[in-house]
Amino acid sequence: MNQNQTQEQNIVLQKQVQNLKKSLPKANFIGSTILKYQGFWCSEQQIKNVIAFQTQFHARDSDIFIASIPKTGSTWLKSLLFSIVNRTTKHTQNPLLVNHPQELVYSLETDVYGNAFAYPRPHHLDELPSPRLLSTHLPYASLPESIKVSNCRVLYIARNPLDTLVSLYYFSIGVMNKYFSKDLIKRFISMFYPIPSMDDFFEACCEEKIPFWPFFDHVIGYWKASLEEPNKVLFVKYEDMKEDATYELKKIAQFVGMPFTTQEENEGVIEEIIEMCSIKSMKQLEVNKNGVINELFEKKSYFRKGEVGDWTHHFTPPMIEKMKKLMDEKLQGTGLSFKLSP
Ligand code: PAP
Repeated sequence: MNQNQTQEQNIVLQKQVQNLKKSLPKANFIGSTILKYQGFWCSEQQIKNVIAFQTQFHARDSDIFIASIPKTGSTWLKSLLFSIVNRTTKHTQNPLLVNHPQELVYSLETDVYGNAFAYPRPHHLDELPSPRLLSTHLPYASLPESIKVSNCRVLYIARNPLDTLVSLYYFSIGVMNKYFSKDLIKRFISMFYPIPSMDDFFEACCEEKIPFWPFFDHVIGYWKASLEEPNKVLFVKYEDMKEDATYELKKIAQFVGMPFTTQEENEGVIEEIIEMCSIKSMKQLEVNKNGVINELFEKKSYFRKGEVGDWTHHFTPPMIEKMKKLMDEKLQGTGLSFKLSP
């Protein structure tokens, strides 16, 4: 498609989105409007990207996608997957030493079909070599048809909702602080949208009015897909990766068709990857300390504590009880469960 056709396509899309926005349910998430589209909440700014992704993207059989709800460990999985897939490629320097993991595995709705980029993105996805490593926060039901019908693979990472919530809280207030401190107008806006407390945030979460939530619909959608099509969708849990990264890494390598050989195992290749991608190593890298992703998100904000059970420091007993009750209700009969402590 040439540039004129792309522009025309964008104008048509813009009109469609403007009309659609009028009819969608709206809510507020920390000062910005979110819309309920196809059963999930989506930021007003991102809806055009989501629709462009759904209607313009064509999956290749060799594609590997990382899917997740925000703040469940996709940055970690991106670094691990990139390392698995590229472990035999000859590089003068490991790309993870000079790129943030988010720059090595493009987010489809944010980077590829988004408008703001802080780093070079592929002009055409077709230019990326196979296997293309891509990511998305879309629920399974809303993925483009070509992902569902092709032989591509989807790695889903899930995390317990309490730690996910805490992680999202710190990430979101980090963005708000950065955004509001920019100039006077933004300070004025902050009068109307004060930084939420953890309690306010928790309530918003119980109502599930958060981008890409409802949480349990998202998780269960991929969980069911992984049971129905285990060769296509692999369901990985953050807590399991923390507990036994070697086991999970082998499983992932097998799933993407690049299992570790006995020689690699004996040479310590798995341990090397785990060490390189650990939160401690990632935090120490200069490339992950400074700069922003998509002109807004600080690179260092993707690496906070990286623990299981941080929620115990943030919620009151009634809040914990409420969330546990919700978890029991929503997960009942699915066969899915989450570990809440290490
Ligand atoms: P995203 O949805 O914006 O891509 P994502 O990477 O999924 O964010 O989640 C960030 C969480 O993963 C952070 O959790 P925390 O706030 O509870 O600490 C982040 O610290 C954690 N994380 C990032 N890299 C790693 C890693 N190498 N090991 C373990 N956890 C990690």
